[in-house]
Amino acid sequence: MKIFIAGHRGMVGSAILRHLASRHEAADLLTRSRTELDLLDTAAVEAFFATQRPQQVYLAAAKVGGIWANNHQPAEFIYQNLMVEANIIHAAWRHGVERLLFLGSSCIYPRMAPQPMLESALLTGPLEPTNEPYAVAKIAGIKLCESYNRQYETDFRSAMPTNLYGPGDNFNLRESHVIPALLRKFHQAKLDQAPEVEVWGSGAARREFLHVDDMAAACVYLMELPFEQYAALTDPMCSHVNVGSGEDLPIRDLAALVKQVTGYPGRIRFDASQPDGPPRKLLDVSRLNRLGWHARITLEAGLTQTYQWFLDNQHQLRD
Ligand code: GFB
Repeated sequence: MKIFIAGHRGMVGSAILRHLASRHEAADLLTRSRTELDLLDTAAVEAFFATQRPQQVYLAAAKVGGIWANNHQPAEFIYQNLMVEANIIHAAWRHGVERLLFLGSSCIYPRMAPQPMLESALLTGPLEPTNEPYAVAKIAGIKLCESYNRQYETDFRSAMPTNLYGPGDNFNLRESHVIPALLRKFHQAKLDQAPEVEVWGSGAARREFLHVDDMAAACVYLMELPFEQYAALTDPMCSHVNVGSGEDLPIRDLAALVKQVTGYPGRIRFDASQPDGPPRKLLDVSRLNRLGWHARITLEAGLTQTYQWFLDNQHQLRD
């Protein structure tokens, strides 16, 4: 069983690789770095699938980033994510991949979708402006999988995670998501004995978080689900499955948790000139829970583990 993990160096791809390595021979796990295989290059992807012919594909390669990166690099977010998913999904069909799992994001849902957000809320309203290009690309990925399934009878599945965090995350203060950004800001403020730490937005926006090892477990679980069970869980025109912890909290409470985990003694200041993004993005995870899958890593335990990973790896992090 040859399994290709596209994006194996990213936070999610590396977690999936770790999870699979405990269940498969190393020889069955196929990976390519960006220099070995440019996923934006249609001919290179086609040649790779023609020669390697994997049976399964985890499509975890993407151009990702936090609210600032999405807001400032819209062309990169929409172009790169569309090209990577179109190249891989088309080549997977042409070369007989048995199963593919496409990874999207909770930002595919309308900005003001009723909370918690059901899979059926997709395309029922305007998207969040700060990450609309990324969301449109990820929605296209779901529709690519659904369209190939309907026309060519492929088995291409889609998982939509909530905000993820954990080892291997991007800790760059501008491009990253909130958890790595705050861990790094509070840590640096402690070292510098700074009197306060700046947190973006009002602090009132609510977010749900899932540790990337829980996400990896859910991805493998969804990939290995028998076809009939996955088909019974979804429907042909709404084939994606939400993956989340089922709990959200205001950013101000997250900041207080990070302050506690990092041991920073100073004050927190909210910079309301920075955008909040959507007021809330809580996923309805009953499709997945109905199957018996639940997140296991609590936010406090996950933050502590991720902070330790940051401390152990901070000198070699890409900035
Ligand atoms: O994590 P984040 O950038 O992603 O922001 P989104 C979450 C919340 O944390 C926002 C606040 O309300 C931010 O204003 N925040 C506070 C910070 N301080 C900081 C900080 O120092 N850095 C960052 N980054 N945020 C992303 C989408 O939206 O969610 C992506 O833009 C993707 O496309 C990702 O979907 C999962 O949840 O706002």
